[in-house]
Amino acid sequence: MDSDKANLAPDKDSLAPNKDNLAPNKDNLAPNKDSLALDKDSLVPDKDNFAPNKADKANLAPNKDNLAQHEPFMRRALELARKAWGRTHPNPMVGALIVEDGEIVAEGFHARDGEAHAERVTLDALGRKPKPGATLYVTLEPCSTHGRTGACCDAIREAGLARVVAGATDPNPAHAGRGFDRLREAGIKVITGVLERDCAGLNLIFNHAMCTGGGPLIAAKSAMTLDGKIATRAAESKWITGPPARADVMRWRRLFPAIAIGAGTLLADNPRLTSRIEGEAEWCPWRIVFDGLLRTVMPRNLPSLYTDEFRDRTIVVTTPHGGLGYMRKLREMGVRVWCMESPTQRNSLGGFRKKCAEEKITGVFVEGGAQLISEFLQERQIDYLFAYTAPMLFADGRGKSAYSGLRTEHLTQAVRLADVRHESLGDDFLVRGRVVYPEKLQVDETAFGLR
Ligand code: AOF
Ligand code: ZN
Repeated sequence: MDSDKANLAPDKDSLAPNKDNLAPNKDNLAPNKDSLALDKDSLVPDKDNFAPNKADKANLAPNKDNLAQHEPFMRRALELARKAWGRTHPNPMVGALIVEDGEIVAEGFHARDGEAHAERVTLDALGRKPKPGATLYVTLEPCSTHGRTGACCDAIREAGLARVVAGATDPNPAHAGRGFDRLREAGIKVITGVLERDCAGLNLIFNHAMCTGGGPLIAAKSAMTLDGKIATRAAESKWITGPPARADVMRWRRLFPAIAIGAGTLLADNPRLTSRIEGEAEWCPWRIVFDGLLRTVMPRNLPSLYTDEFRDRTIVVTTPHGGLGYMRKLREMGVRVWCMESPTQRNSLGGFRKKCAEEKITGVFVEGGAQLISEFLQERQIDYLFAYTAPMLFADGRGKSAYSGLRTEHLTQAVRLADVRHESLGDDFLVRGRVVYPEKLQVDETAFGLR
């Protein structure tokens, strides 16, 4: 492999792009060099494996082993897809490759929204007709209609490919399953569901948009102790998690189009909110500050987000209580201001979600503080959670909790995670997943004052 940064990217089950990730979990079969060293014999698409043979018990069902033989190729396709980590929004990351006689003969990935799809890039890379019996591996179902680019199903049919092995079904209602149908109708053999969980999990943000009619995926990230604390009673928080966990956060920052923080965190930490990955240029996502009263604009020494070279990538979300003078001051500095109606000095988070959809911001990574995350949680506005945990205890009720603001009397009222992934990062641990709210989420009205 070349020196492409994407090689630092996630390994297999962990879609967290972390090369150090060796989560001790049964799904974690990192695509290390050994697993990528393709064993020709075991990988030759053997048609007998797909033609159930009564004499052979193992072949009676299209069983796990048959799918498993495709996994090394699909793992490589995933690796290719991740070369565009954070660069394809609002489109998904997709990787593809063509195999002839057990050998990879062409590779490709979808590099950017509006550009050629992975399948076409791969066919172009081959530069000739595939041999009879060639197989296309692709992480996502090929598209079936002509969008801004031609339908991949047509390109596959025209190329005369005999077989397509796919990972995930495209959740885009325009395609969802139709791509597979179209290919089968054209007489192409289609095998689906290879490394499906990884292939689907790769596109958290795209999937969410497709399932919600275009809304942003709002994710919260916390780094805490085993007892759920993010700072000591004296407000010390640097650092609770170690370097591998912090490097992992940088990679997620590179994925999300926007990062959000509250006014308190901006004033306390004066962060830069860029993604800094070794060997890569610093990347600046949209940097969103929630500040209903514009108190971050009051100090003489303004926060870096308003003055640094990326200040035109900063958006301050505020209310009419923020004061026109401060809004003007921000705009004059080149900072964007979203002033949204709110009956209180708190921002309307539902309104924020709508505004993100209008502005085509497909994902927001909320990094804190605890109050902002808790307010999002109270309003059921967190879709996805990243909980980094360090093996450390404060055991101090006056330490700062990562989450608060709910009245949880019964276990049925707990906020839960689904599609959970566990990843170990040095001594720390990441648990992440989709947030599932209880039917009745009770807010503790006494938790915070107005902001
Ligand atoms: C594929 N391969 O590499 C990608 C796919 O506007 P367009 O033409 O780029 O189409 C975007 C849609 O195509 C997107 O919403 C998703 O459903 C699919 N993306 N499909 O076969 C690819 N990026
Ligand atoms: Zn396509």
